[in-house]
Amino acid sequence: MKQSGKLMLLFLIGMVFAECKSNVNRHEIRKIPEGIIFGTATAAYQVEGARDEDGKGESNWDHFTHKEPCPVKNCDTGDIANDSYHQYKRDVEMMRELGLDFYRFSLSWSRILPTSFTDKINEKGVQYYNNLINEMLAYNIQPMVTLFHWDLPQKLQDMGGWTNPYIVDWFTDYARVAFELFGDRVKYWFTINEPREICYEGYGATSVPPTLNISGYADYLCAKNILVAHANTYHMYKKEFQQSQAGTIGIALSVIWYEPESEEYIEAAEDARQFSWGIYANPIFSKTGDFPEIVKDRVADKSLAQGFSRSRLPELSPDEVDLIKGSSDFFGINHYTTYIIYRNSSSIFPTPSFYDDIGSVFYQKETWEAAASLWLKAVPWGFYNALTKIRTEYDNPPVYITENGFSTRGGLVDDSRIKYYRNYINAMLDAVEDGSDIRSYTAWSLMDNFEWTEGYTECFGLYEVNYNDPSRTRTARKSAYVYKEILRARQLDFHYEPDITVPITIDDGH
Ligand code: GBH
Repeated sequence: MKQSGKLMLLFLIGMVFAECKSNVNRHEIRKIPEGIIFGTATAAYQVEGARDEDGKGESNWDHFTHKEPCPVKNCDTGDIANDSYHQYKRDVEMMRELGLDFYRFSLSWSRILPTSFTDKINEKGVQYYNNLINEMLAYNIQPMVTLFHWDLPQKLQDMGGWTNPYIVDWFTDYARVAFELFGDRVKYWFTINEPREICYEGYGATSVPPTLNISGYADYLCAKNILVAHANTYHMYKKEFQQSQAGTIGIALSVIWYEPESEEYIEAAEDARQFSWGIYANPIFSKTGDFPEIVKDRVADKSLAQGFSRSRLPELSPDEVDLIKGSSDFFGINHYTTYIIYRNSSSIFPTPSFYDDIGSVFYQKETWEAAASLWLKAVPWGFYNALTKIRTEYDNPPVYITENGFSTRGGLVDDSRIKYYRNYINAMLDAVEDGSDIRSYTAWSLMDNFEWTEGYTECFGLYEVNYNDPSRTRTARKSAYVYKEILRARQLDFHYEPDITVPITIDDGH
């Protein structure tokens, strides 16, 4: 990097480090500019249920949740989940109550292709998605569809899942079927949700299947194959479907904000960002493409010192770099929280491992408002900093906020969630004022759902779901009323207090 570039970078990081305060004080009403659309999100395994129904194949989550001893809190599974497979009309009714512009959901690969491959298409599974999409469109709610939100056909998992390079073909074939089936009506596509969580948590650690725990190796193989599968699918859509279907397609990355503990750790924080999401964003969104230099150098150096014959980070060939570079129409951001980071040379992590490669330690402040999820604290300025970083580092790409949300332990009066949403949307509007090209905002989630290994113990919903009731009744929380009012008025009013004794209803035009 040239000296002037370095200075600029330090300057920008310095600005970011100043824990930016919002431009607007909380007693004002803040208008939301035209052109940002609002929705909510869910994912197939977290809401659908109907695990064995109508010819669905087994997914890695079906498999994992039925292991013994059970790996999920309270031995919960997604066998029934929110029963959305049967309750999709109620789901769409809630979208209408909220006045959503769009709803982001994911397809279950094994429900559409029970053998994992394209030799057999499960018509009944397809019918479910057709019903859902058509019901939404009847009320002018746009479907945003994620092809892969973590539920991999178990057979493909058995064959190595995302560490097997053949997954590029498997995924592209599956995606083509989805475009053929639904692309006449679906205009927003996401290939893969949160590569970092899939690769690190599943292949590097033990938080989600396949719980491989081969950190610093399998997670990097997974990262490469995800990037190539994503890019291959992107180009396939452009070549075979763009002209007739005219949709937009991209990826949704988990963007965690890392803030240096002090000026001494500016570089450490930048390293953490590059390892955590730059590893996916740089190959797709930077001008040069490829994994970030720091990631390539660090892993190569450490691998050598550790006695490996080659870097544990696989190379991207020049053709792969070209394939991946620019392979997203927008930057999809799932953002939840922030960590403080400092460098620690005496490694506390196993060697080799992803976190040993990062070489830093991170934590969250006790003073930050805590959610029910241990990893989640409310830090709105971290969202602003992340959006600023994406604008400046990747030449202001169109941004879709694909997830943002806060968990509680349940209850209809959820003031902590309301505060979170207001402050985070406010931070987003600060970034918009600075020039960020933000096109959509998505609340996670429409309703409580199966929160992976936490089962049903952490509630992210605008609607509460009663899991003791076989019909999984959904009830609007206070936050649903507030979100609805933000969307209706297209403004943030920090003082708006809904009357939640009055049932939430569908307004005209929805
Ligand atoms: C998203 O992941 C997912 O896309 C969505 O499916 C999920 O329901 C939602 O957020 C809420 O979690 O317990 O410290 O080992 C967000 C990323 C994934 C980050 C789980 C924290 C747990 C790490 N989160 N991860 S830890």
